[in-house]
Order: sequence, then structure tokens, then C-alpha cells
Amino acid sequence: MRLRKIIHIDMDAFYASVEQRDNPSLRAKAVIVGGAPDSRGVVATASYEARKFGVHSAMPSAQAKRLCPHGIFIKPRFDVYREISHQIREIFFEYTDLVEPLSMDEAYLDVTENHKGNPSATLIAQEIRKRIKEETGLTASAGIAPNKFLAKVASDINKPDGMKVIIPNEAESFIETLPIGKFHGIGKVTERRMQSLGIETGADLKKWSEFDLIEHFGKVGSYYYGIARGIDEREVKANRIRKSIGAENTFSRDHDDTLWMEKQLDEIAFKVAGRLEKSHTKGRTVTLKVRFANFQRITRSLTLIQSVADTGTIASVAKELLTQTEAGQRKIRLLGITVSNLDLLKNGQGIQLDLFENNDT
Ligand code: DCP
Ligand code: MG
Repeated sequence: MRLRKIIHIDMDAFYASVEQRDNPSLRAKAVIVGGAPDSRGVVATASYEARKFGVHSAMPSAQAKRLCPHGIFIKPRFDVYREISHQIREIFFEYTDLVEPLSMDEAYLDVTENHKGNPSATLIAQEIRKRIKEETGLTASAGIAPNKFLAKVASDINKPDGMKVIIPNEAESFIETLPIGKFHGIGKVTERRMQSLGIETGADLKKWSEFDLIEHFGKVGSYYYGIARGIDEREVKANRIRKSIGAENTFSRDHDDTLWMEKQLDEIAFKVAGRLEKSHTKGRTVTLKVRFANFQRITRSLTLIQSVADTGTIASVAKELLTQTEAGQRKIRLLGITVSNLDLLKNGQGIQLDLFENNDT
């Protein structure tokens, strides 16, 4: 197998840093970007000053206010963030065409071969961070590693405004000491399940056979098996396909029974799987859509290591996503599932996992 040089770049406290950049009076202050504290909104992100008080993304703004009463709440300015996102992408493309954005503020770059002919991924990462700072006034952190999984983990280690190189030989020992909650692709729910099975670190995870992992966690078990060994063959994909395939059920009356909702999700997943099969395709991202009785609509997504097309996996991901919503506490009138990030059942893509992203819409 050819050794690859992958960089993961992620902006620091992105929305909050932009607000601090554009309004000097906010600098060095606890800035909380997101919903107003007296609304039902949530925190999109918080400056590092606010994080010291325990404020973090996706937390209800009201709770953030209690934890950090002096915090300054700001409404997001998505247009500005989007523009900066394009700016940093342009910088990435100067180094390589293999740029895979994961969200507005982060991307994977494959710099094994690059436009600068620079053999050192570390130096490239350093240069890119410097360029970002010069051109946007913002800081980014980077992870440099032989694959996406390790690069993503690495970029978090010296955040903010730092970087971390994981060389191939280091990978395994590094993973062994890593707490399971730090593994990209292992969410809160899985983390708790693993802990209840005695899996606290990468070393614990490594004791499990692939068979047992699949038995406990489903298909994603193979991904867990691979990453415990630092193995991740996923390629950096420059062009993501954005088509999606989905189905939804609107109910004749509003419901708050979660067991009933789960049965609905089984039904909807079955429909989606049928449609995927018809199109001879699979997809990595599963998105759950919930419409509440008051017509408010939210979505929750999870991107898996491997493309999926079967009812069971789609349904179980959708059920996990359902636990991340207020469905049940609040009545709902519609459920939907879509699968996106589609591929055409090409072989040889190796193990694929990845990004789970929550989107309030
Ligand atoms: N975001 C959001 N809701 C979330 C998570 C993130 O709206 N639940 C938005 C706000 C963030 C941006 O996406 O600024 C980037 O997300 P990151 O997870 O990279 O978080 P930050 O860049 O804010 O902080 P960090 O320094 O930890 O990367
Ligand atoms: Mg970030």
C-alpha cells in the first residue's frame, strides 16, 4: 500500500473567531454565537474564553447563559462565514486538487503529490496555516497523518492555533492511549455503549475481534476494528456527489410515542433501501428529518465509514439520530429519512467512515 500524506485543517472556534475579528470589542471575551439566551435556540459555537465555563456547540442557549452569565450572545452571519470558507478553499487548491471539505471550516487535503512539489506535509500544513492567518486574520489547526482518521484526530490535539503530526510508526501507540470519545465517528451514544462494555481507550477497542464488534455495533464495527489499528483507506474525495434518495411519512395526527416513531422509521428505512436498490447505489450519509406539531422542521445527520443501502443499518442510524431530537418530549407530525453522499457501488473504496454533523434547519 502506498503511503499517503493527508492534512486535516480545521478553523478554531470558527464563527466566534470571525465575530471577534470583525468586532475588536469582542476580543478576549466570552462570545457565544447562536440562538438568543431567552429563545429555544442552541449554541453554534463559543469562543475559547466562553468554553472555559463549559459552553459548547449544540448546547441550549439558555443553559449557556446560566453557565456563563457575562457571555456575549451573537447571531450567526452565515454569509460572512461562507465567504471565508471559499477563501480558505482557494488557498487549499493552490497546494492540491484533492481537497475534500467536510463543512465550512474544515477539509481534508491529500498532499502526497502537490502543486508545490514539496515532500513535507508538515511544512505544507505550516504554510497553509500561515496563509490563512495572513489572508483571513483567523487561526486554523492542522493534523498531518498517513490517513484521514488519524489526521482528523491529530488536528484536535494542539487546538487552537496548533498542529500535530502523527507519523506512521507512531499511529498505533497513539491510538492505544486515546480515549474512545475522541475517536472521530464515535458519537456520545456509542461512546457510552462502549464504556459499558469496558472499552475506554483505543487499547481496549483493539482487544475486540472484528466479528464481535460487528455483532455489537453492526456494520460500523469493521470501521472500529480498522481505526483501532490506525487503518483507514478512505480516499480524499475532491468531488462529493450531492444527490440524495429518501422517503417520508406524514401522519394523520401528531404523535409523541417514541416506540411508535421507531416502527415508522423501520417502514421508512425499508422504502429508502428499496429506492437505493433500484438506483443501484448506496450512500454514506443518513439524514433524519423531523417535523414537529408546530411545523418546525429539524434534521440530524450521520455519515458512516461505509456506504449503506440496507434497511437495518439505515433504520438503526435513523433511530440513533432520533434520540438527538426532542421528538417524544414534543409531538411530531412527520418523519423522513434521506441517504446522501451516494456512490455507484464501485469497488475498491476500502473502509469508509466519517463525518456526523448536526444541522438545525
Ligand atoms: N457548528 C454549528 N453547530 C454545531 C457544531 C458546529 O453550528 N453543533 C458551526 C459553528 C462552528 C463551525 O460550525 O464555528 C465549525 O465547527 P467546529 O466543530 O469546527 O467548531 P469550531 O470551529 O467552532 O471550534 P474548534 O476550535 O473546536 O474547531
Ligand atoms: Mg473548527
